[in-house]
Amino acid sequence: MARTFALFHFACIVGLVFSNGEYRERETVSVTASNGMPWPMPQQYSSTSDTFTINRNAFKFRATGQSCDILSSAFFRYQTIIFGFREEVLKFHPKFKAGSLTELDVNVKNKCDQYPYLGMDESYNLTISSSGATLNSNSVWGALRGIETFSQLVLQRSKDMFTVNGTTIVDYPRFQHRGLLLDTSRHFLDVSIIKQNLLAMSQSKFNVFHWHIVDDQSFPYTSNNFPDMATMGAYDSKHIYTQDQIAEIIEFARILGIRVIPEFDSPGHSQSWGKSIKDLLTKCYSSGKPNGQYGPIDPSLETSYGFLSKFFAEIAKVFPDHYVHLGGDEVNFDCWKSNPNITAFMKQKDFGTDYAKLEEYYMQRLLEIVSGVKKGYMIWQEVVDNGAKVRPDTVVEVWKGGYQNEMSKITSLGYKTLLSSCWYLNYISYGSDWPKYYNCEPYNFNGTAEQKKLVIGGETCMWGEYVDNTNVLSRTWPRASVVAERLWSAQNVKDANAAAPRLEEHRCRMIKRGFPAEAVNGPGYCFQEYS
Ligand code: CP6
Repeated sequence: MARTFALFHFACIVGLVFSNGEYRERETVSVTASNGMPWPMPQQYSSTSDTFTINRNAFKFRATGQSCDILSSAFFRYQTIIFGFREEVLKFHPKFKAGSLTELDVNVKNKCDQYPYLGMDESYNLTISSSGATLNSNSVWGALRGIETFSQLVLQRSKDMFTVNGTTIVDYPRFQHRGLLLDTSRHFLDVSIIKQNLLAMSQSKFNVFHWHIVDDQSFPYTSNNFPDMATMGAYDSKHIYTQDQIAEIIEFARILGIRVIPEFDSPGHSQSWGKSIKDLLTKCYSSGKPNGQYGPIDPSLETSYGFLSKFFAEIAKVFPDHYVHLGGDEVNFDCWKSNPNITAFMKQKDFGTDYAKLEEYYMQRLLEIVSGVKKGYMIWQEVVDNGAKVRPDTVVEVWKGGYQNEMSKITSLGYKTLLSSCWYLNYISYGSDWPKYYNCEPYNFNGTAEQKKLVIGGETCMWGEYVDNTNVLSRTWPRASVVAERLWSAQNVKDANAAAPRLEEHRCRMIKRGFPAEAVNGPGYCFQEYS
């Protein structure tokens, strides 16, 4: 036994590890990484065999059009992402070869927007040839996406020398809304983990962070108007986000071109709200008396709407994006049914015994409140399933099984629609599950061209019951990247076998950038492993 062990190590030392550190395959790996291929795949991509050298001590980004803090921080960030911490520029001496490429000219046509928004222009053109490297875009958002692509084309060859091939790219997203949901109620996530996640998102060109910030289990949002909601509703006083931390996350996302859409889910999923807000939740009854349990928000009381008005007036100020997610999913009617005051209210409103009508009544009132503070809203599919009429700019998120019929239905009603049903990353199983996510096509439903146009994108969801700081990054990445490609790239980029080597490279690139992105293709290795 000891002898076999020693021999094995000896083999490693003499035979299998090369002097440049490369490790030779000892058995067939299932997928070999590609080399300098981008993820997600650009709309039009061609490369030549011309190779240009870049000396990291001589390379710089140059703004030749509009510029602003978003662009200059991208220059700074990508200098490190591509080249590592380069030696001081002053150390560069003419005796070192500069390389054949010394700058990327970034030409942004329009003045920078302050915040990213639904429908922002993310298109860009990137050309690398013997006459130089140029990135053209209308907006700063396109420049961010293009610089990310550029960073993926550059490969390190020695300490200071890098190469990039001649390349022509014309690129733009297929869908406007490309989101990732994280849930910070079931388990709290540190600000630093959320920021790392945002960086990982930008590496796959995601543009929406759907922040499912509160739910039944905990209320980590520290409200200015209702500070007790966090002191009484959070797990404890450390598991909260202060206003400063929320502002920090929104700013971090803005610089990366990522919208932050908070979700305050009601009237269900709101047990934690009731810890501090008196009479907000419905009292459940057994044998004619309150039994100490609480249900969804009590839609029969005016005080509920008074609270919601104040609360959402604050949310509208704290979160700059036009959209707020109002939830509306999984409302359990049992508690409402048990409560005599609600029964009386149902009678007064002529709702009969149709509790979906009561839910609709609540949602209508809430939607008016949120319209009143000049916000648009997103909702889960049940709100429309239960017959609520919502404003025409509402975004409806489809999450349940049988999404094809639902997408047909929601788009036939004329609403903007998002798909998430087939992209629930919280489900895990042994083996390579990503092709299943990759193969899910948002247009795969019966509908007219008009209906298809209403599909504005999708979201992949990492619900928090079984993830916290320890595993959220590795469980999300690179599995979420698969959805990012479905939502960015052309519809005909759909062959999972062809995608596998690029995904393998993308994962290794994430590891190189410091993310604990998990193995998704069976046996294999990364030139630079996570450590
Ligand atoms: N919480 C809230 C959840 C879920 C939803 N809403 C959920 C349901 C089923 C699965 C995963 C998550 N945990 N508020 C549904 C949108 Cl499999």
